[in-house]
Amino acid sequence: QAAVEYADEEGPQRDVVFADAVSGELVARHPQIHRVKNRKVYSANSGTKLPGSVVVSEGGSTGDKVAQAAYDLSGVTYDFYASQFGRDSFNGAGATIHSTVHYSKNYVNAFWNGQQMVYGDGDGYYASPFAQDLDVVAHELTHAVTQYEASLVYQNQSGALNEAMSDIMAAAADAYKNGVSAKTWLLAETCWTPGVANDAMRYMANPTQDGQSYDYYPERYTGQQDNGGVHINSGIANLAFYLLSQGGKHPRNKTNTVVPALGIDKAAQIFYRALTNYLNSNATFQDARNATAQAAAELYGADAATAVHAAWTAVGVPG
Ligand code: ASN
Ligand code: ZN
Repeated sequence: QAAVEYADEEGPQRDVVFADAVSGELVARHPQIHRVKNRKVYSANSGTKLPGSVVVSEGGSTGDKVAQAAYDLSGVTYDFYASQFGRDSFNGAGATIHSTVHYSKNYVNAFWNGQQMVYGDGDGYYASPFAQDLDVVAHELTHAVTQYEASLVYQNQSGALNEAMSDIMAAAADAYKNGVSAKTWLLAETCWTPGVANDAMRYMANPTQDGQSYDYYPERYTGQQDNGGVHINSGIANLAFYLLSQGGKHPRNKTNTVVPALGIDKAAQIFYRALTNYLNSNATFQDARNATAQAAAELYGADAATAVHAAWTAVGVPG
């Protein structure tokens, strides 16, 4: 699905023509799309009042390295969604992307608050500034996309799927920007524990490596912490996506299912189509299995749907 015409940011507004994924015909999608990014980055100046004071707006630049990173990486994420999915910003209609950096003091997190992104600078030990990590920016902006699409409720299984969509699109954005490598499957490795080499916040190819994530549906967390395990059970779907992309088996041999590799581009198209067309706000893992299989069949045919089923079977989600 390649854009064969691309409107310059400065140039006239033109339709973008895509090869239709189903028919192979060239079709104009999203004819209203203008593909002019609208970004605004603010500083909370180590406080917690939002959005704070404006540091850089679209077309500008700043000497504040962290604010510049928030600006640049929200631009990379915008370009990822526009070029891969024909999507114009998080709401699909060109919404301005607002980001606040330097939030609070020694703040080891980042979040989407329903209206904007917010980034801590970390504490220098567990994390360096979160806005400098593309995985984090794409993860948080995908929470906004999910809010406007499936609106997955942020608890229990639907919450774990919400979290997994953010990790999955972070990996796909990383691959879009940097190509596929072992690092594609590490999440937030750029900002996480700056003093420890080669580690990451989460591991999509082997989710339990972080010491808290789960990767096998029959063993899923059903307690109350973390909104019912949204950042714990996300590992189940993260691993399904990894296996669908790269192929292979469950890393701890929980099942013997061998998953054929579709590549990350097709896998991302499948998950995006499920998120935007089929998942509803209370979706379960089983619903995600059915939604992604449906999307795969429509986009790439029966063999792709079979691969999707294998990926979910490999992580223990029943058909
Ligand atoms: N960084 C976290 C996330 O986006 C913030 C949260 O707990 N929602 O998942
Ligand atoms: Zn998240």
